[in-house]
Amino acid sequence: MKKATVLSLLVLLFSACNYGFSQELKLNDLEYFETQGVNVLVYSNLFTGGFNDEKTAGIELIHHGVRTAQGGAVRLSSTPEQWDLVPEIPTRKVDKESKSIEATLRYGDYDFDSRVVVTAKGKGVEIAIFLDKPLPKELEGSAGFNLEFLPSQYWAKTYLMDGRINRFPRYVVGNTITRPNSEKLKQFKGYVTYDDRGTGRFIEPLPLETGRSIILAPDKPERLVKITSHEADLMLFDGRVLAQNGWFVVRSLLPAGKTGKVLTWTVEPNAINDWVRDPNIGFSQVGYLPSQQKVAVIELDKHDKPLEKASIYKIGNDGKATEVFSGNIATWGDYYKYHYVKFDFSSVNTPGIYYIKYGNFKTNNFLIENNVYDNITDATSDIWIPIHMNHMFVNEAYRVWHGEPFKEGYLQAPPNTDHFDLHGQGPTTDTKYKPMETIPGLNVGGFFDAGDFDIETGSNIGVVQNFVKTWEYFKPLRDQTFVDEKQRYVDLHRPDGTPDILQFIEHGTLNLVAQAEIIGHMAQTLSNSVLDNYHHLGDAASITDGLPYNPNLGPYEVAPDGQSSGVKDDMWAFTSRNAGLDLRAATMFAATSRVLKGYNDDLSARTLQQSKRLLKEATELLAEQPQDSLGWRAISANMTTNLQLYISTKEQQYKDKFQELLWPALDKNVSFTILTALEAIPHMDIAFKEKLHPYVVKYKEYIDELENDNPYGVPIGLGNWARSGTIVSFGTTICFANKYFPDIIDASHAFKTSNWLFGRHPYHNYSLVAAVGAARPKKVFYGNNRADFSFIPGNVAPGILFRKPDHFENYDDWPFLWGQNEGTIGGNTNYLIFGSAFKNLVK
Ligand SMILES: [Ca+2]
Ligand SMILES: [Ca+2]
Ligand SMILES: [Ca+2]
Repeated sequence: MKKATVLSLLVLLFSACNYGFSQELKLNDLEYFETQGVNVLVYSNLFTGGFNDEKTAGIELIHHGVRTAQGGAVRLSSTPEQWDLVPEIPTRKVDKESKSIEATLRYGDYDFDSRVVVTAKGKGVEIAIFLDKPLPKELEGSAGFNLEFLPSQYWAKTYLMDGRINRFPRYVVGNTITRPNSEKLKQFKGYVTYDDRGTGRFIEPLPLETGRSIILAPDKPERLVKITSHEADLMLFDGRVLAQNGWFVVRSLLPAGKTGKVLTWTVEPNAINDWVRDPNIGFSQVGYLPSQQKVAVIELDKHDKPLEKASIYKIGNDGKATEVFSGNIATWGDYYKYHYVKFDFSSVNTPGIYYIKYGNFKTNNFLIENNVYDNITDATSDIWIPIHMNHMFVNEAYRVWHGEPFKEGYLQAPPNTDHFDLHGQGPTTDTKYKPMETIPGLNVGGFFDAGDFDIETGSNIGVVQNFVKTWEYFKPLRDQTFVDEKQRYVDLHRPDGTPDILQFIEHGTLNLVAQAEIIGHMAQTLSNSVLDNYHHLGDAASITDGLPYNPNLGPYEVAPDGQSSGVKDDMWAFTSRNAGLDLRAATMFAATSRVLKGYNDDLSARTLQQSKRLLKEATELLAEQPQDSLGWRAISANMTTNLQLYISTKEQQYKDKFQELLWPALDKNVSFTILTALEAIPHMDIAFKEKLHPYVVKYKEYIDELENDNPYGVPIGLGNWARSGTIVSFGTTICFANKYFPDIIDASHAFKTSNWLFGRHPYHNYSLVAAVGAARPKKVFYGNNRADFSFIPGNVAPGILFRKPDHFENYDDWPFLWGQNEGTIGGNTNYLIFGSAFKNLVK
């Protein structure tokens, strides 16, 4: 009896210890601090994005499955914006012994280095900042340690600063002051994010609270974090004062004149005992054809025990649900952080309304019916694309999406100009226009690039080609949109007797042909000249004042005749000549000339003329350039261009050149090249198709390998921009391959793309196409209405973004990460092709 009591006491004691240990953060093999429910990442992701601060780097917290904090670093402002300076991180050392990660943070502009050391300590981590030299004078009062918290996960929750109770605001309403611009630290490359309206002053947010200890979200254990600072005040800021994509920032200033350990924080994220993430049951929100294969992929926490069975319930007309199928769960295996199992319910093939039940988890309902895919492209073609028509007024019922933008036209960009959207003007203008002179006539046609409002010429060329392809392969006669180029007016849901796709081709061509005729060659881009109107959110017509810039007027002055202004808001044309781009434009013009004949004969004739001229000039220019300097992108563009030229001209030289480039490219990378080869089939002879056969066999091997690579069987990208685009192309390729080689490529593989887009993917199971997927499309996207936490119907999100070393993510309450949520005109018109090809295949 006594013995037993001692034993049970021992067991109790042992499990108590165990319990204590399980709460402690461990430094794991993937080099981050971990306990069940808490991951603290220390510079697993660096500030290396193409667009400076992408809010995906620094010290990060993944709290019960959600990345709720990031940006942990020495920063130079209290609420860093996208274009504020970010530190380089030249060294990062992981010390298993002392359970610590140390990194050097460097600001080259100020020759300022600091060391950040993060050490596991009990239930949290200690973050210590070391300076080997005192803070540079100019950074005193500016350099501090920041950690940023995701507003959408914290707003409306409570916080305590030194015991004082408060609530995180749903919308930013805070106090600010202004300071002279001379005190503002340099932003990225010297750009300025704000328009000071001539005041010479910048805005500085004041802290919401200050103290030594903050508890965030005591009302929500999943989000509860305690931060204690030992030497300096903690300040809480709301970054949304300066930028809608700002986060809540906890910050301490670094002291002036000190070296050694200058700041210490203890950060303790609460871990819920034995927390296990809910299963993510991935399925097609759009639904299924009765005849198709139906396999749900269930993403499970590694601490979760897979169940043996799942079932399907059918919802009757009386509202009652009945189990109609129960099937076994099959293991797929581990993929990064989670464990994956599959549930095959293909045998359920009666049309109806269903849901999946896995243990206690029920999904939302979905349809099985022959018509489920009929409308998958309508939102994109009827809503998203027309809303992105530039230089037009776009109306929908009672709502105006935007007025007519850029009425003042475009100015010639001055030479040697670097640009924040990854463009530039070379050493000369390459045109007859003087720097800052208006280039008349460019403000016509064209499509906004994405969530921003520039015309990317290369992308617009691709977009027009996508429309031409859609028209020539699928002939969609759909007419739901009124487009009047004379009125510069678009009205959604108002048929006007002309297929919309022809009007899209015409609209894209109008801008591109204007570039060719007026500039003489293609511009790189028509884009914003100042950063403070590049990040514009809202009506595109209000980006500029509609009046041409007049250097004789003072800043913000309007001429007495009301015809010009002194506001430097005009867009610029970046006009450095690129022969490769001209060649691409020449092929696109040849194609549009073909399509527009009989619809707009004048435009058809103009495009043909520009096609011939640019082809001749670009060929001559390219002949002067060294060929071996061409990268694979250029070779691939060149291959497509020669094919398009052959289709348009039927000249043997282009066919030869196309094949000369094609076969080695196929040898090198079959999955990347084969779609172009498949598209060529109708225009080539039988021998071409035969020669392609072994490559299609190789492509089939690639498809099979993907089944082993990940549980979804699609090409998942791990870069800084998620890869729905690649998965869309993968689906299009399968549709084309199945059309020409049905004995090798089975049509069923195309459903992997539709499944992924419509909900069968990691992180959550929402459709990545806005408003498509009747039951549960994503709620927020990165479009020009992102500040409203909304979406533009038909947008395709890049989707599931990989964060190193093992986390997939797609926020559905925070639209502002472009790598997850921004649709582009290029990507969305590619989706139009996939959707059209897929609907054909389904038929
Ligand atoms: Ca852009
Ligand atoms: Ca129409
Ligand atoms: Ca203007």
